[in-house]
Amino acid sequence: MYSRTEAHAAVAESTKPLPAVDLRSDTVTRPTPEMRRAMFEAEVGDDVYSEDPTINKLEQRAAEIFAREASIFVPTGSMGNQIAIKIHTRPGQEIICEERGHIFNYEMATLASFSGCLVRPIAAEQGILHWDQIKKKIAGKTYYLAQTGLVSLENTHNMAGGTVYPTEVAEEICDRVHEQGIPVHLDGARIFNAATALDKPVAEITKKFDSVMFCLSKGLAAPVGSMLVGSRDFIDQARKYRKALGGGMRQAGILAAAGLIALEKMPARLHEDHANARFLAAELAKLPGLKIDPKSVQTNILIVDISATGIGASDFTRRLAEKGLLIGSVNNEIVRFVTHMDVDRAACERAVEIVKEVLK
Ligand code: TLP
Repeated sequence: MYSRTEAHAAVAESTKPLPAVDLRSDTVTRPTPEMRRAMFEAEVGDDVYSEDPTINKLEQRAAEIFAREASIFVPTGSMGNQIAIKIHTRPGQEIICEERGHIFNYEMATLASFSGCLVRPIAAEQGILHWDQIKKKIAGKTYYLAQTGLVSLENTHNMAGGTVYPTEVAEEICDRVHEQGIPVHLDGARIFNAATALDKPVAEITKKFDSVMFCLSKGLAAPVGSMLVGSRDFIDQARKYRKALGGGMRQAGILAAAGLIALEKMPARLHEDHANARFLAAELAKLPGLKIDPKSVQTNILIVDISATGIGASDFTRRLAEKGLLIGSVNNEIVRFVTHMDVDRAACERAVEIVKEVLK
């Protein structure tokens, strides 16, 4: 028997509008109940003195999982990338990356303001660079040319649609670039998605990079945080630059407690997000005006060209939002759908129905 209040709650529940389906990004995932419990119970200390036991454990586990000497917890992926860039380069140098790369387009030109570098961008099909393209862009050893200080790859490649580097392609780049005496950084914000798609351990697919940044706060669902992994010397330097950027946190073990669960447990479920992304791609490809090749969807990101619908992206995303579907726009012709833990198959089906209604 319901009490009066329970009955009211039940009625309110049944008439509540369905929550919006949020496919803007996997950054919107919320911490799991297990993470929240771990955060509540976390042992903490002052991490600027390296005395936070939970942070220390997370850094040790990340180093072990990536088979590296050391790692450091940073508040964001952007900070992790920028610290790596600062360590690898000198002011006045160039950084080679793919033209849609995150470090080039979405990190507020920090590589210029903090490290004094410019990007030498290369457009690559599906965002996947090959050594043949890079070798043409490495500056000649002439005194009047800005020297190439770093090559940075992105795996998965976000704006190219979550594409994955074939391991041999990435390894050839690392080997050949190293022969030129140039380091290679990996923006591996979604490296666990890549590892899932390749069915290989992250340590194996990243072993030739000088440094790797990966995010705990995207598909792995931690509320905050990313990791930078590399040699002991590299991480000692990273600690200094993290502080310089204002990223020396204190009792951040509260965050690391969730990060540990993200690292240990969450990679095992990423294949569900990939299956949902393939489902979405197959359904959206059937709709008039939407251009997406379902075969190109390897992980959890769909980049869809909507120019043939005649609707601009900001209008399109607004109309979808009015009906309860949130997606992102990349420019006025391109939109992005990202699947993640908080969106199940039923929600993806609802998303397809909403897109159909808007295109009607
Ligand atoms: N990506 C965000 C936006 O900034 C675009 C998203 O919603 O996908 N590298 C890659 C490849 C990323 O996709 C992101 C975030 C970052 C670095 C930066 O991570 P944060 O947001 O933690 O600074």
